[in-house]
Amino acid sequence: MKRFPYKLKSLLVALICLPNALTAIADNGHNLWLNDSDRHTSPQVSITGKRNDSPTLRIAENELKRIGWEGATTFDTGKRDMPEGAYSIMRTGGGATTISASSPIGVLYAVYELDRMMRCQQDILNINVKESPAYRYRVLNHWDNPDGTIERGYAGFSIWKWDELPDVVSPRYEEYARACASVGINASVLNNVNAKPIILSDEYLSKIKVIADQFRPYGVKVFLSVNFASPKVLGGLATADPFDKEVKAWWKAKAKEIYSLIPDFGGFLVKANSEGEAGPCDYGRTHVDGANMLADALRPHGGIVMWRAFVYAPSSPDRVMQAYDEFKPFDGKFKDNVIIQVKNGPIDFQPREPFSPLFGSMPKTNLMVEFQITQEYLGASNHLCYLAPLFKETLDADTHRMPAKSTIKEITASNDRLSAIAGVANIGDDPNWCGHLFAQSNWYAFGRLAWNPDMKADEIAAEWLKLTLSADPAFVSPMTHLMMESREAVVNYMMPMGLHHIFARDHHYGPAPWFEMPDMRRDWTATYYHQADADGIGFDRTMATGSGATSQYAEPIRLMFENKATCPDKYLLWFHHVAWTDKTQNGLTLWEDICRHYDKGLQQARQFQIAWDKMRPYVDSEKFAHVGDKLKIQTHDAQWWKDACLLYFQSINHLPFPDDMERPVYDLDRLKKVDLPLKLHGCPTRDMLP
Ligand code: BDP
Repeated sequence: MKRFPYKLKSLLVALICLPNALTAIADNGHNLWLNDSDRHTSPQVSITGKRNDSPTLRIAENELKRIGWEGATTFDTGKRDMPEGAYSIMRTGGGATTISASSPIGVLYAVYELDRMMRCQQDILNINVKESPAYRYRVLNHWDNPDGTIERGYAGFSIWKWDELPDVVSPRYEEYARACASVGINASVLNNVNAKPIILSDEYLSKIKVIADQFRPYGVKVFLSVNFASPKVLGGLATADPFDKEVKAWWKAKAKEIYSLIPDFGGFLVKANSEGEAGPCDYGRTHVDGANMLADALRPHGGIVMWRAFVYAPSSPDRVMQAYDEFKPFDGKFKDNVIIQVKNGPIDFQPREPFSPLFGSMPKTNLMVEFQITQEYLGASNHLCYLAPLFKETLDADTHRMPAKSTIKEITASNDRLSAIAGVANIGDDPNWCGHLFAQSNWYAFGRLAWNPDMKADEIAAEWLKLTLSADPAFVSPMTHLMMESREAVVNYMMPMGLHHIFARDHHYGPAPWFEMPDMRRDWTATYYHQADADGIGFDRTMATGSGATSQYAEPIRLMFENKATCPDKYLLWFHHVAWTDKTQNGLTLWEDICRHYDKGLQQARQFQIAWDKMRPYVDSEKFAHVGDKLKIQTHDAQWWKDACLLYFQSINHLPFPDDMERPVYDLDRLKKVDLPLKLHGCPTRDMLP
């Protein structure tokens, strides 16, 4: 008797959700947050202003029909005072809509905004919206190789089908550009920063032209990562020295060739003198010399250079300090069409890092943030980890470097000069693009924040959930909560309290805090980063007794990080070597606090499974099973991380576990033997895990 009402309720829920479920069944996640139902309404669209024959406006009109827009609608592209991409939408009670912009792409962005508003059930009777992008270039960096593999890719092979191009044009190129445009992304670097010179060959350029042609109507500019040694390797010159006349001429000619094929080509992204890549320092020149030489080659065509500050050498006493030490002295020396691309944190896309001290330290230089959307260090596409909170943590961080605008978003989004923001893409040729359905939300959130870094992470999560899965509040509310908690859960079960880079070698998927090798660079081992010994754990980066990395931050942050008592617990072991028995801000001993974090992370993963299981009525069965399977792996991995780290640290400190903590289920010896292939292509599957 007791169960009857419950069943009745489920039946009702199922009936109410049936229409939703039916449309969703046909969708394996390929449609992303875009609804592909074509409702074929016929809004009367009239176009005023320039370029009324633009392919972009035709797309905008079709999208308007697809979303079921009604009534008289005017596209006005004559608003010269609006920046590129900006738009306004006015809809009066009478039903007439005017979309204004300075160019067609602004109109297309406005139509995607209308789609979002409709499907997120916002009031569309009276609309008065004005939008303008915060950053000029909103960039996806693909780490795709010419052989079709993707460095740190966890969603299949590259969507660029080099073998088939230029003859066969995959429908994915347009689908990709449309998805990017729908969230305002307007630039795409097609290939890996570890760039092969062949990408600049005539053969490849003719393929790239085809992709660029597909992207153009959606306002997405193509960029390429270039290998600094290209004049030598590809051009047959004796050197790639940026001061050499022939080298300069080679780059100029190459730029001219590219622009003759792709007139709106964006420019180059360069990883130089980093992790073995070629660069100007090979010839006794500097980053400034290299970047400015390329900038000169691109300038006549309007192109830009994104030059990366990701540098670290084995000789450096503390890896986190090097980018700042090497780049800060160059402030004011780069040309104005160069922008320095700085990773959000000073090491390398860890689950949590303090912000890179370069932000705010080079006021006379264009600087952009680089995030990693692909989850190299956050469980690949196996773990549900919503990254907007991580992105926001950096963008909202106050550098205290400038009197007024001193948060990272304010510094980097300045309208007065070249501005950009980049994310390393998590996209591959898997049917659902990103491997994990929820990893799509990270592509989406990156785009939304690149457009408007003031948006809130939970607002974006709710939007994505409504657009992608279900707008039912009984679904959106608990799932927003879960997404918002997910990144912190990953930090808890992987690297809490400022721990970092204790991953297994190379593939960076599982834990290996014990990892070191006799002849290896110290900064490629895990023990270098955690520095655990019988007394304590953590990397001393204070000025008083450690590497002095705290000195790279402005007051009062420097002082806050420098002082153990005021350093936030979340960064404690990043900046300090702390005794196991010292008290943390929680009043626990450090060892108890570390144990508590790992255990909490595991409990959180288990709660995610329970929360997801309750969502069955709102999601089609295929997606429901897919996410459930991934959560199972995530929970398994959380246990693996917790056990590996706590058992290993315990083998050093010999302290007991807190009485009330769940005991590990694995043996340390067994976990040390887990042997995933070093160069992991894709996500580890369950049979590869302990
Ligand atoms: C590291 C990756 C490596 C990349 C490098 C980079 O492990 O594959 O090439 O970053 O950003 O995180 O250049």
